[in-house]
Amino acid sequence: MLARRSLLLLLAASLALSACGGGADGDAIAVDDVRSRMSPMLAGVAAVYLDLENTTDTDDALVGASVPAEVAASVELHESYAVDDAMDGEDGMADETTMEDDAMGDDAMGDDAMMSMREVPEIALPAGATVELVPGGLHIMLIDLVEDLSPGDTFELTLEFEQADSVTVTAEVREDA
Ligand SMILES: [Cu+2]
Repeated sequence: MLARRSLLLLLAASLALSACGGGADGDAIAVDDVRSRMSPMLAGVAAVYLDLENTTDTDDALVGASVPAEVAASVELHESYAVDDAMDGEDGMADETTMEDDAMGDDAMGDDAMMSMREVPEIALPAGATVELVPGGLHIMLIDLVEDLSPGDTFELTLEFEQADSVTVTAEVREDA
């Protein structure tokens, strides 16, 4: 802990003299609008969406997340992407989780024929930027839910960052997130 804090201070000092104070570790990453919903397509899986604002002058990253064991067995950082012609030339990605809109019924959308998602090692949080985890984009995935989530339920979500201290926030389950 001490070594890490010293390193942070060194980094901050070397960045710029104009970097003003910014000592409050607890608020380094502001977390807002934390909400969750069950996956409409995959059983036993839920996504969490939220806003992350890096209020510091130092680039950071979300590197992990966790929930109590009573909620889900594991948590992953995910990105969504459309499966389209661009995939043709690429090998080795074919067996990622793939969800066809057809599974939702014939009249469900139709623009994006297929969406898929995959785990990412981290989600970059550039200095001063707000990164939104939203449906169809970056998200946090709860895998192997112990029980289905119902709208109105809440659970604790702990976020781990490369630089900032971990924070625990409350996620609220919604019908639509
Ligand atoms: Cu996912």
